[in-house]
Amino acid sequence: MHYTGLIERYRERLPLPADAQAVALGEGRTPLIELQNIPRDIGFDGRIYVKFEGLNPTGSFKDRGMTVAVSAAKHAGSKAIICASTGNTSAAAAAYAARAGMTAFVLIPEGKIALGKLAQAGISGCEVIQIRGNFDDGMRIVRGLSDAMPITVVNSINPWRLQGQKTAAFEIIEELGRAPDYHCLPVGNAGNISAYWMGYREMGPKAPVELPIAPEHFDYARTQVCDNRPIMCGYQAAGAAPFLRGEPVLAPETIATAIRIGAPQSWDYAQAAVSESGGWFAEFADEDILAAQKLLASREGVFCEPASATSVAGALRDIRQGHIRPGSSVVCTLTGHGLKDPDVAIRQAAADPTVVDAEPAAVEKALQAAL
Ligand code: AN7
Repeated sequence: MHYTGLIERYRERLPLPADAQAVALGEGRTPLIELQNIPRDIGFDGRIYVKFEGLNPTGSFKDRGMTVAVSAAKHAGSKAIICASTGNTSAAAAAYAARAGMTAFVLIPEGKIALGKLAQAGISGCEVIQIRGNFDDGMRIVRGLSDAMPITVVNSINPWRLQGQKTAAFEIIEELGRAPDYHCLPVGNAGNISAYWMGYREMGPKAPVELPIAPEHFDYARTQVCDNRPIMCGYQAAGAAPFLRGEPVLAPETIATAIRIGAPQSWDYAQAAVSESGGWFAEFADEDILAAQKLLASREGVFCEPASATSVAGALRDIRQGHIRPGSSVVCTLTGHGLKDPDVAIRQAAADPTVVDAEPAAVEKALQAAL
């Protein structure tokens, strides 16, 4: 059957009006790749999978939320959407607005978004507004403006976003036949960890304790399809780690610009996901994040953007330190594609390229030098 996207696939688990048309680009159904070399290298006898969300249509997990948020906005008669973004949300908003024939306004921090994301927003013809400030400043402005103007906010404070993003947990359960023992995610604005937990709750056994917050959209469907739920691990960049500080970070800084966020909007949901699942937050230096990005590319052939590699940096350290038990199954979400941020990747590349004359002998000499 022709796959059109996650709305048609999971419509009965999404509280969209029945007559809402899907604004879709074939998002979802991303591969769950089992790592083969790294677990052997580190002597881990369990299983580590990466959910490669970089293979969504705009190259990040944001497409899952955006297809639902834009479909709902269009159905409600909205003509324009707006978001603040560290880059990926703006790329997704731009694409889905184009698809829907709507106008998109995106606020991004000047000079602090990766090149690929800037290109994506630019080519779509959406209205790009660069602000002299960070994501948190943009978020504050968007919240204020949307009260005063007829524009739909498509940041994850829009509950349709988390509804769409929860479907990644559904796909993982379908592939594994159960939830993993641990689920590791990078945490920025904290929407994704909240969405995964919502998805796992909906598919898994009834929660032993109730969430401290219960918005109407949090627990839509509760048809149990598996009998376990994962422990949720939220990993942050050390320079942008409000969950580790216990309060917002005023001037967040990290090379992983996607998660350069100091005041996460889904604070309570994310806290609930971690505490209810028996999980934890941890933080990682930029060097650890970049090392994990390179390890994945060089040992497994999987190229994700820096922020995404935070999940693997965390999982590997917590395996080594014994927080993640031997023999367990671990899923790390790789939230965005490596090509989003070519500048950081090129700076990390092994060496300058070898340049030789276009002669067999010259190339042969170069090969022999490397053998
Ligand atoms: C690759 O695009 O917030 O914790 O404005 O792009 O759900 O925020 C991006 C977030 C992780 C963090 N990995 O997810 C934005 C934006 C990548 C990301 C995150 C983002 P949340």
